[in-house]
Formats: sequence, C-alpha cells, structure tokens
Amino acid sequence: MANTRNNTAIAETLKALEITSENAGTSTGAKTMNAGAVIHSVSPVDGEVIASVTQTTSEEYEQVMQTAAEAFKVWRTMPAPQRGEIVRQFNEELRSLKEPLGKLVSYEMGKSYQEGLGEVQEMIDICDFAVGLSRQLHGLTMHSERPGHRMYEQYHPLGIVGIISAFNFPVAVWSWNTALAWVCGDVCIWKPSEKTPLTGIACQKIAARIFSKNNLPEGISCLINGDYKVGELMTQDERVPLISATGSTRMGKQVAQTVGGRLGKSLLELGGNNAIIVTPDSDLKMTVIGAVFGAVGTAGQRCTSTRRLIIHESIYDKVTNAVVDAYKQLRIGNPLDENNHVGPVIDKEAVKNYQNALEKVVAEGGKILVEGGVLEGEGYESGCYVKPAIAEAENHFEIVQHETFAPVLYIMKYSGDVANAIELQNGVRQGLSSAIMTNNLREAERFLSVAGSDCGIANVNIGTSGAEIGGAFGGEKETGGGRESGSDAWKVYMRRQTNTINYTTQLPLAQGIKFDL
Ligand code: UN1
Repeated sequence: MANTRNNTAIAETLKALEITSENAGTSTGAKTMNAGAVIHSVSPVDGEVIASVTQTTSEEYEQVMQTAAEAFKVWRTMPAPQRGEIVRQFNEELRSLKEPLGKLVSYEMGKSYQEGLGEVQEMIDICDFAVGLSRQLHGLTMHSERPGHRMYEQYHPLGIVGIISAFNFPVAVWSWNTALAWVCGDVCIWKPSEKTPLTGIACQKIAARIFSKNNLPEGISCLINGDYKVGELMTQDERVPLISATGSTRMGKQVAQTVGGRLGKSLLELGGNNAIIVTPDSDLKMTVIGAVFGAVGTAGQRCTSTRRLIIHESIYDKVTNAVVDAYKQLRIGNPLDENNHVGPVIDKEAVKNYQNALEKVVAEGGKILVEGGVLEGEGYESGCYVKPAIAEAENHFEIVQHETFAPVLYIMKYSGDVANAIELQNGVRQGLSSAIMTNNLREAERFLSVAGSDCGIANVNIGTSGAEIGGAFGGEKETGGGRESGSDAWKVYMRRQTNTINYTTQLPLAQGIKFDL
C-alpha cells in the first residue's frame, strides 16, 4: 500500500483502523501477502488515490484456502455459544470504531457520512443478532414410526464460505454473511469489490485482532482482492460449498452457473427494480420522504433504491409536484459534509450509465421532469457528482425494465383499482423490494396478499430501501432468490443432518418391511 493521501482527517481515519503501508490485498488474519498486481482505491469524493492494494494471485489463493481449511478444523469444534462470544468481542471493536469505519465507507464509496455510520450500525446489529443466534441453532425432533427409536435433526457447519460483496454496501453485506457464518462454525473467505478494497482491509484487521487475542487460527477470516477473475477462483473451487454473492444480475448468472455446475450452493442477492405504489389514500408527506430518500439515498446505488413511482391518476399531479419540489431542496456535494444529502456515484463508468439512462428514456418517449447532468467546478473535480433526475416514463420502456445504479427515478400513472398498480409493480424481471403508501386497509392487504407484490420485501407506508437486519433479506426472479441477514437465513450456512437412533434390541425396518435372516 502506498500514497496515503495528504488529508489529515482521512490519514487519522486510516490510522485508527490500523491501515498502514504494510497492509496488502490478500490476508489470512495475521499473515499478509502481496505478490499480485496493484489496484488503486480511488475516492469518488475527490478523485484521490487513497491507497493501493495488491491483487490476489492464484498461488496466494491456494495458501489462503489451506489456512482456511486448517482453521475450520479448530473453529467447528468450538461450542457455538463460545463462537458467539468471539462475535461479541468483534462487535465491541466495531462499536468503538464506528466513526472511523463509517468515515472510510463514506470516503471510499461516496455515500453520506450518516449513511456510512448507518452501514456500520447495520454490522453492529447483525453481530448482536448472531450472538443470540449462537444459542439457537436448533433443529426439530420428530416421532419415529418405529418403537424405541428417536429421530431428530441437527445442523453442522458447511466449511468454507466464499463471500463476494459489492461496492455499494462495502462492509454491511459482508458482516451479514460473516457474523452468521462464524456462529454457525464456518470460516469465511471474502472478496470485496475491487472498487472498495480499503474498507475490506479495515474489517479484516479488526477480525484478525480478535482471533489472535483469543488464540484462534488466523484463517477463520480471510481476505482476497481483485476483479471477477479472483472471484472465479472461489466459484470454481469445490472446496467452497457455499458462495454468497451480491451484485448485478449478469454477475449472479455467471456465479450461479459455475457454482451450480459443481453442485455447490449459492446465495444470490442481485439487481432490484423497486417501486412505490402511491394510492389516493396515501399520506403526502410520508410519500415524499420515502420516495426521495429511496431514490437519491446512496446516490441511487442501493439494490433497494426506489426506481419507479406508480401514482394514482387522481393524485398524480399533486404527488409529482411535491416530489419535484423536494428535489429542488437537495444539496449535492462532499458526503463527509453533513449538510449535503447526496454524494457522488462510484466512478466515471457509473456516470456514463446514468447519462445513458437519461438519453434512453427520452429516446423511448419519456419526459424529463427534473433535469439531470454532471456537476462541474469546485468540489466536483472527481467528475462523479450527478444531479438526481426524474423522468415520466412507461413501465414497458426498455430502460425502465433495467436496473440503472444511479439516481434516476421513473414516474408513471395508474388508473382504477390498486390491482392495476400491482400489475405494473410486478411487471419487471427483478423482484427485490416494493412498497405501497396507503391508509386504506383493503389496498394494503391486497398488496401483501398472494395476488399482491411478487418481491422478497413488501412494505406498507415505508419506502423500498432501509431494511432492518431482523428480517430475511433478498428477492425473487432475477434478484436471485437468496435470503441473507435475519430470520432463519442462518440455515443456508449449515448442513442439515437427520439422525435416527434405535435403543432397542430389535432392528425393525421402516415402512414395515419384513427382512428376517
Ligand atoms: C444493498 O443495497 O445491497 O435495505 C443492501 C437496505 C439496506 C441494505 C441494502 N439495509 O437498503
């Protein structure tokens, strides 16, 4: 690592997180390696190279795998509540480092400092959840059909879990996976996005400190860095029974095919195309806050971001005008300055995708309601600051059917019954998050019914983003079908075993089959 930038606040942040020039891109806890090519972490906030890390080579990957496999032999025999105690200690570190880690997330990824803190809070919450879970990894008992027999099921750890995470939630999504996997007795190998490698190193450092303090093997948490080719080392590897991947649908299809081809398990959290339905019985103020935060929060780069607003024709002008007015209040700029609502998008490629979406929606017959554009001048030198835009569009437009990871909101009208709005909301290939704003019980229940939203997440009087960790998180259709985080998502990190024990002196066969010798 080199080039720690000449910015005191960030230099102090890196110091607090123990990111030094000795850190590398590949790490099995205490042991770091750095044989590979250099990748730069460029902040979209000011375009500075914050630091450089090395890409994992295939030789390094092999060493990581061996260290992880050795660590698993130790970790799996530790009682789950004791593993929970380790997660509790890790969480204490997170609590004390919430501010520097939140700041690094904000600076490396570009989301607002408040959202950076929120992301670390999400890590803290899932660790709390995992600690309790470490005493609840229970299976069922069932009555055997044979006398003197006992039947039950138990859960054992899977082994090595591979985690591929995206730039937009550079630390929280890793922790959803890792905190659960750890209490389940698995060890983890993490490939963070090549766009946000430093937050990965920061988390790895924290984990490594805790494992070493407790005399536990370094390989319980491993870090590899690089692009999709490094990810492929894991997806192709039969020694990795579960791959949890977050990112685009295109990436997820690749991962699913490769992992499925070797009959491994994959947990996929892919693209969303989330809508809020606004009915005549909605509360205007709540709708505006939910829609605007959903569309511009994290500069429209959450998989749960609000991409479509489906408004009843009777209130269409009123709601549209209120949302357009709210956009006028938005302050776009340095996300570390708490006066700003919206920071930059991740890089210039994201800026191109944003521009392309705006051009396409117009070409397809859409009408721009809030003008977009790339900001220039003082404070915007990175070239990654864009104006959140709104276009009136139709659901069937090609571009509306796509997830564009940028602050572009499509507004459309529905008439008649709420069923028509639900049809539009479901009329896309993705199925992550959805919401309805209404005080009408019939409409709300209709939206939640079997004939309602087809998404993994369906909210009433809440926007599409900002899910809590307690529920299972994920979506249907092209979103990939995986569930992470709360509820019983832990089961995917374990293998289930059914046990039947005979405590008699006879050996009766199931289904009453007679077989005497
Ligand atoms: C993501 O964008 O990949 O529900 C995760 C939310 C956050 C997590 C988003 N809690 O918006």
